[in-house]
Amino acid sequence: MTHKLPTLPYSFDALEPHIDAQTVELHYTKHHQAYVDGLNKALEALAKARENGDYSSVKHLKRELAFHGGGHVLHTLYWGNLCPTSQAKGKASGELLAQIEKTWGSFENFEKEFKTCSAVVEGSGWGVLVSFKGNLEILTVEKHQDVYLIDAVPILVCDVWEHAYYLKYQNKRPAYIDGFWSLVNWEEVEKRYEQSLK
Ligand code: MN3
Repeated sequence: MTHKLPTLPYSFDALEPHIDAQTVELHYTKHHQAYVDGLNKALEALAKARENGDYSSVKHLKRELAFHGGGHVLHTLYWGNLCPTSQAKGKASGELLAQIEKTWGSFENFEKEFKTCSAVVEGSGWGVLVSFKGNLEILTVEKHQDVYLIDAVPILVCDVWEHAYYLKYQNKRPAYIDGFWSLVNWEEVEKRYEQSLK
């Protein structure tokens, strides 16, 4: 099976002014594409290793698989987690909101922790809201090729690699996170939360 770049669910400029069109275009067509290509290359090399019974480079190949595969999955979630500025509703609802309020006391407390977790990621990484058997937790993911909580389902991810914001925000990562926050597609996050309960 060959992996493909998924269709972007909106135009490059749909996230303006929070995330600029040039950043979205580069991020999607160059960075995300590179993860897809790297994943396909790793899978091909692994298939060859199995054919030849030669596992001498298996450590490297598994890291390549985890890095590019993780990158592809996270970016697919990231694009789906966002929606055009005109459609963003700003807040979760339903079962997800009830669970957020149960865990954090209020949506505002949750927002504060998610933004802080995303801002403090050292170097490149992600802020990730996960559902762990229905319980919510926020993870700071510094290297996405490492697994942080096995069996946790990611339901909202914020890309804080510099390529996600540097053109517009330079070193002001918290300002980008505020922009990201106002674009969250809460219906999609709610859907993923409900699926995690099944
Ligand atoms: Mn990225």
